[in-house]
Amino acid sequence: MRAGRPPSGCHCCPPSAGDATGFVIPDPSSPLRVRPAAHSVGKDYIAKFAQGVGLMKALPADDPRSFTQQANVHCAYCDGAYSQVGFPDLELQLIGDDNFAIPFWNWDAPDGMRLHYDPLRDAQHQPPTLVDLDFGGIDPSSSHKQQIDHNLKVMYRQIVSNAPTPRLFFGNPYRAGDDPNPGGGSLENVPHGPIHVWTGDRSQSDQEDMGNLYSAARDPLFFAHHSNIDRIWNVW
Ligand SMILES: [Cu+2]
Repeated sequence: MRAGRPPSGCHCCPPSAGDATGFVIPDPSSPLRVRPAAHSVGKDYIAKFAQGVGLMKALPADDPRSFTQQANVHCAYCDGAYSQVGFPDLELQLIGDDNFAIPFWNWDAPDGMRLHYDPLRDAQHQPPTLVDLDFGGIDPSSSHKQQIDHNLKVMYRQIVSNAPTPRLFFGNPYRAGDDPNPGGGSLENVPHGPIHVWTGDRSQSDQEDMGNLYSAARDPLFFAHHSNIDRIWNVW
């Protein structure tokens, strides 16, 4: 994924805080939201997700619950940090369903290795093309079976072989006052980064949306991608 400053004209700082609302820890008796795998849910669930994203996009851009502000969290804070705050599950309460959670993109399982069609992504990576978990900019000419086999080997290499210790898996500590970019972990390097680039659009000047830090979270798939990263951290 491309790092660096957003293009000029892109302003992603949060609106100035007037009366900031403090975070309230949810009532422990409230329903536990469980993320489903995106490829396992039906059309109704995807439609509900689209409805929630639509409601967020319809809010004024300076509303902290709006899709613009949620996407800007990544643009403003995540260059050189690994702090993926801002998953908009709470904002999706706009749809009034206490049990809904954003699905995760299960790209490490064969059935989850393809996208839903979206014209704003790379034309050569639309379904039925399978994701290439260590994509380096050149599309492999593999059969589906070969690609699945390759992807599963990448997962084993990055989660097991290259990650025998927490530091190798999660990356180096990053504390207040440290120089930026202390070094990421095995999963963050691959497949996290290559999937961003694979999902972005080569025909855009800066590989928007998913292929660039400033714009990645403008694609709703960003949240499903990072939900799977979080899940695999937990599995590890
Ligand atoms: Cu990311």
